[in-house]
Amino acid sequence: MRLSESSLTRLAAQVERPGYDRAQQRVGIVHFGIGAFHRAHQAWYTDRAMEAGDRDWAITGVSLRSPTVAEQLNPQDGLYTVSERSAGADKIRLVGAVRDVLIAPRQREQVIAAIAAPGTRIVSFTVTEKGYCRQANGDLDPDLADADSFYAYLVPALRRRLDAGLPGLTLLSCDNLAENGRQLERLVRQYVDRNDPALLPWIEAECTFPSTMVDRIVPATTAADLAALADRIGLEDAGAVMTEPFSQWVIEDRFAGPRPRWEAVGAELVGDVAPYETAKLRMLNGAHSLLAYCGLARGHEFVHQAIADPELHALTEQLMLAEAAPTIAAAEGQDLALYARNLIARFANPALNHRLIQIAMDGSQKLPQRWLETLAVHQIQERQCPAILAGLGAWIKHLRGANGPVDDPRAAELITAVASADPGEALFGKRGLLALQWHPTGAERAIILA
Ligand code: CS2
Repeated sequence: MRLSESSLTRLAAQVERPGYDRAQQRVGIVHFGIGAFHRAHQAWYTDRAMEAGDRDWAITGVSLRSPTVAEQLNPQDGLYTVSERSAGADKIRLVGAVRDVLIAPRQREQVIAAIAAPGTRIVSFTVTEKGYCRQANGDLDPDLADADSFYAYLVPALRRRLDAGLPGLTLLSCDNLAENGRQLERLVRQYVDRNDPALLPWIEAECTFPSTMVDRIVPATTAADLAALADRIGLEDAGAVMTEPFSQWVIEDRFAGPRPRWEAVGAELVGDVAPYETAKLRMLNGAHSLLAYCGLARGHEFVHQAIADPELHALTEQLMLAEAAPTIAAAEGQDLALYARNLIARFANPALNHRLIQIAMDGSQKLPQRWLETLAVHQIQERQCPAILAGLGAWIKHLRGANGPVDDPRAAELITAVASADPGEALFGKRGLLALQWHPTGAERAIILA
């Protein structure tokens, strides 16, 4: 039997459940990109904030493309479980924060109406790096930012709020981009400038774009995970997510209006997110991409296998401690050596089965903030980064098809670039495919193309 409000009496007693009346909670958040990460992170924090006494922060999720999540969650009244996995016992929690899921291309009006509803105060995003529709220089790509992008729902809804005299919104990016709030703000403005310029002053006065650092490793759920879970909890949960016990959320405290008291359930509200975000992108995500491309090249399938490989373990420490950490201006009390040690322990979690190929996708969108910014800092000081160069070399092999078809929004251009006479120039040159301030020297090119 399927998990839902009406089948809850059959849910195994060991599952923790939301200690609040879901029916009393109105929607306060509209979230674009309701994938596994959001369900194990922001929705999980919001659920516990409502349990701690907050009201009216239920979430309407929006899928920009696929109907899958709507099909998973709507028949379950938005309910799903989060399993925290480690070598010890798993912990399972039922999350009640999601009210419903809309499929944007089929329910355009409902999406706009949800954002324009008076009770909505926050619109948040985990649309992945490519969902922001950026050109290589970071500006909005007007061809990509089409009727199916989040901009095409958000901006008409903001216009409706202005016309109705409603307050502005907090627009909260929860993606792995450097200065994600600043980037979102700039891109939304560029879209508005082209489509409804008279809205700009209202956005400036009424909306905010806090930056955030989000962190929780959430591998894609497999059919085997779902079958094992059903045996344990006594119900089928098509929307279940599997994650690690660790979770971190650092949020710039710059909200346009009310917000959940996420800090009551472990989030950190700070004045400046940058040191945390930079460390996370360059150390955690940078190491992840390194393990992905170099690990696949060495025949591994999962992150925990790659980090157990002594050669890759050493390369990962080199990247985190000798290459990334020296480029980060740490906040007071932020211990980057300890951070690196904890990351290695998280990567080694044998219960997660985090696939390297999942991390390897969308390299063109990920590598600028994960590796190229680090390289650029060292280049100014004429220092080498052997671990990142090894990673770039493995990425180029990946683009040449070493691990099967390339999953990247720019796959066609990347494949042409690596087949060209000068791949270094095509990828990283002044007019290269990637947004960067890093131009490899001859020696660096020789290493990555070796
Ligand atoms: C990973 C991230 O898939 C990837 O590229 O590096 O999803 C990573 O697991 C998360 O950012 C962890 O917070």
